[in-house]
Amino acid sequence: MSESRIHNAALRGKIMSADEAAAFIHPGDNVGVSGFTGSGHPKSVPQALARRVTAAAERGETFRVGLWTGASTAPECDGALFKANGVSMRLPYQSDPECRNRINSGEADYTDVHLSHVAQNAAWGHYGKLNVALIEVVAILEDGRLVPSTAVGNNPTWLELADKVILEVNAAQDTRLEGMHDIYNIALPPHRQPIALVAPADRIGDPYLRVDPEKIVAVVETNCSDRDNKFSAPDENSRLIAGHILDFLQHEVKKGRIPANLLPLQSGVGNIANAVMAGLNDGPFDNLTAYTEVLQDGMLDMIRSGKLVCASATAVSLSAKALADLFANMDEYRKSIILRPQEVSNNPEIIRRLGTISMNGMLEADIYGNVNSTHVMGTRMMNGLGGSGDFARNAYLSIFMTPSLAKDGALSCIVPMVSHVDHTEHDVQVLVTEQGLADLRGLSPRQRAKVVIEKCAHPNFRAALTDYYRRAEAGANGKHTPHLLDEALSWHVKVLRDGKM
Ligand code: 0RQ
Repeated sequence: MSESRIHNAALRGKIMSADEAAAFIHPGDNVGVSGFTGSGHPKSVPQALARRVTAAAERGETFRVGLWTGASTAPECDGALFKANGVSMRLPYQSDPECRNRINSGEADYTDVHLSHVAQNAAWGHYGKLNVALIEVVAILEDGRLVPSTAVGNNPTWLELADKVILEVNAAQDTRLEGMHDIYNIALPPHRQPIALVAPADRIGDPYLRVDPEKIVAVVETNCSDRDNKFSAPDENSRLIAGHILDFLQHEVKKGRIPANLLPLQSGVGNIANAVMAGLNDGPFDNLTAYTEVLQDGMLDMIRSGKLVCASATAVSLSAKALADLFANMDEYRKSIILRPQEVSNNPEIIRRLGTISMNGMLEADIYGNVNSTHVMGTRMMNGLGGSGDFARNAYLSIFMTPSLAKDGALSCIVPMVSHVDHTEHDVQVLVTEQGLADLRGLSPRQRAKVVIEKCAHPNFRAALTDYYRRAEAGANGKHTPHLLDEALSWHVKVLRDGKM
């Protein structure tokens, strides 16, 4: 494929094997890789690097790198490197089981960062020096510009900051991705300017990534698909959650607060978020737009049906079937999809300006509306907060959703006090479970507690929550946010002891 995808002759001269390219990465290096929610990640060099890590371990040597990404990657990247125990520090969002295990066993450090903050933090040097950028691209043009792949993420920043650049040119990605991207660089303060993006469909940059060709040390050819992000068909709970959200949005339209085609949608990761999109696809709203970070199967269905006229994101995160559909109908989809750097897709200035309707998953919420998206029982990392905080703080509507029960009914997802806070009560406007929807806007903590228990808690736990609240209201030192501090986390303590709340 060299001639057809690598049009720059000098860079064709740098084509080598993944093993040869991985030799440019040294112990202690920080490596910035492409990839966001299982798409656009490097497929081959990380596995070669993992082999070097394993070989070093067999010689009794330690070989570990810092691994910076856009968001989660896949078994060929996070999976291989964490399995070999080759990562000392990982950031930001992740979801690979090997990675999660090393983080939770304390073998790897992990820093969970708002996705819109990563590029600027890296540029300010908060994570140390970036030694190598390892970026998947679709093609290299004659003049050296790069056609981005299925995820943009932090690629412009990694290419800018790294001393050395390794490119993976993936023949499995459709060349007609060219033109879908909008790469715009945000300068650091004090040089930062207003971002002139006033509608999700606006293009403000150009479709290509740029890099100093002198920094490119290796070009590796690959031919491997993105991760197959399987979504289960919406179950009864997801359908009920979607139904509550649809009713609520209709109510908002009727009140005249939002237009009939709503405001730009942001939808988080996972099955429930995907199911809500399926609900919207069957719902009464037309001419919808999305300003989101990942485009899952549900949104692709909405583009195909004509319900969604434009989707701006930083990556696609699709099942193999949906990815095949995207590639088969690329010329059509390209009219409606724009992929941007995550610093732009998740930018607070733009999210506030557009007034997104943001719908994200959570692990648990407390009766006052604080949300835990990341820590199981307060200490074990799940995936990270990803972009949920970028959107929750700045959206017109910040909605968090979960089934009311987890682990076959052993856990209530509505608790007296969350065991970790990702989104404070101030950033959470609406909570939804299959039981109902709690609109918390304008309510005091005591008013919120009543609505959350009544609308969102499962009947199995409603009485116990009401009992806690009443005793707290009667006995707490302060009446503004009544808590019994020696009891507030007792539900979690009980889980650690008995396996259930
Ligand atoms: O565990 O897989 O072991 O069974 O959590 O739960 O119900 O499958 O829900 O796929 O929607 O994910 C918060 C993780 C929800 C996700 C989270 C257990 C449950 C299961 C997953 P098992 P479900 P979902 C945009 C925005 C943060 C990032 C974000 C997430 C597993 O939405 O990562 O929003 N959000 N980014 O059993 C203990 C509870 C639990 C619980 C569920 N209360 N206690 N475990 N589980 N509730 C995208 C990006 O930023 C990239």
